[in-house]
Amino acid sequence: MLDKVVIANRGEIALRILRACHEMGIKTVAIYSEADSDQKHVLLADESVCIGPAASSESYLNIPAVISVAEVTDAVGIHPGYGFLSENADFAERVEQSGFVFIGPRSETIRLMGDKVSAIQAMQKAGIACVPGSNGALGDDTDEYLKIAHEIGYPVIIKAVGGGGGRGMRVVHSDAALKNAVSITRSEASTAFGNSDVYMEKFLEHPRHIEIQVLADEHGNAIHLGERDCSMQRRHQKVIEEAPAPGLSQKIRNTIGQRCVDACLSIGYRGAGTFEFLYENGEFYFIEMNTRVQVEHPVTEMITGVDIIREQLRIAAGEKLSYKQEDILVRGHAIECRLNAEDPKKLIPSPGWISHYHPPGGLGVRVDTHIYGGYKVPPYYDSMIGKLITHGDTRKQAIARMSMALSEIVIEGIKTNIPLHQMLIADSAFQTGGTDIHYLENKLGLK
Ligand code: MV4
Repeated sequence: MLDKVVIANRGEIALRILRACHEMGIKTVAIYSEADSDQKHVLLADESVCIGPAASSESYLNIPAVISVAEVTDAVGIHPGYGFLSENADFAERVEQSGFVFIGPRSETIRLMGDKVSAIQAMQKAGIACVPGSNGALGDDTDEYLKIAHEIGYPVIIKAVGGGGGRGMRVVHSDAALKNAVSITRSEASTAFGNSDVYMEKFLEHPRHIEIQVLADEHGNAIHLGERDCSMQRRHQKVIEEAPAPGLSQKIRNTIGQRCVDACLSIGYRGAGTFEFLYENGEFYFIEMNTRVQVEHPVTEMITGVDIIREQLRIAAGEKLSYKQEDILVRGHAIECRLNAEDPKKLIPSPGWISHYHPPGGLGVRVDTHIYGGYKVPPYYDSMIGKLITHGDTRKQAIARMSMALSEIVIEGIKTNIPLHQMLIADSAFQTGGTDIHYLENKLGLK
């Protein structure tokens, strides 16, 4: 097993990784910025190294600084968590070249999936259904892409090849708007991602966002852990996630899951990964693959009992998966509410000092957070301060437990989105289940 791991992240995921390491007897090295010296995982790690100023670009995104921490502390592996450097192929490559274990896929795989067109092409080759579209980057000939739009039919969506996660996209409803939309998306993509390539897909109007969790080792084994429904989002930020997806049968789960397993084997995938799909009228359409652990991994852990971070560490150490597909059983239902330090009315970040914190508890309640009474939420990073996860035998029970947990939890001193969660958990369409990706924004009157 790995002897010592650098945790190249902050917040709740850094603490989550630290716990998995310590449980497995792996020593930990925390890296932190000048604004983060009071982080819980920094105090709990075997060693902690300050790597730079508060700005992420000078600390958590500083590749040479992160790699030198591994060097000076004699670490074996680097766990990137999510966000920051987790899907940076250049970082993964430099970690590999420096002789350390990148706890994630090979850098070539990250590069393949980072280019959204090469990702789609790899998936099509592996037999995964994608959204009808241009099957590659658009050329410069306007007539050519007008023709593609006519073939697939309006509305279409123009997406940046280097984008993903909702950045660099534009919906088009007519020939008249197409040329301009392509040109604007191109120039925005060029500025944002250093790549002006764009592609076209049929725009699906009322899909759900359903994703499949996979694990693959270096010995030719791959399994899926079922799906998560992440449709409850606003401005491309997920708010509530759940597993399994309401209304999805075991038969459909196994079919789409097995296709993702086959795709993993086809591209030689290694580690934990997520296939993102749009789900509309009973069909799955692949849109992107995430080559990292995700924020919402706990809902999958709660229904399968699999410790996803532990499996990542085992895979990185060259071990075989602990499970075969037939060992994976879905038990009950889990829901996750992302807790943000934000003003629930103005929907803007609300950092600051947490004067009082009382966590909820009881059977089927899990809290993944780095906050504590007296902790100061710095203004420099993402506003997520933790995740509240409940599990129950049924979706109804998971909802009832979430409702109780939300009323029990106390976070004082800062504003949080707890009232938003209480409103949503009590919402009748949420309680029925199966709402689409636009539901929350429509409800909040943002659209
Ligand atoms: C789409 C789509 C509709 N049709 N593609 C947004 C995030 C990025 N991962 C892909 N996204 C979308 N792609 C086609 N062909 C609608 C979205 C979309 C979305 C997808 C998932 C979760 C939330 C979303 C919010 C708005 C738009």
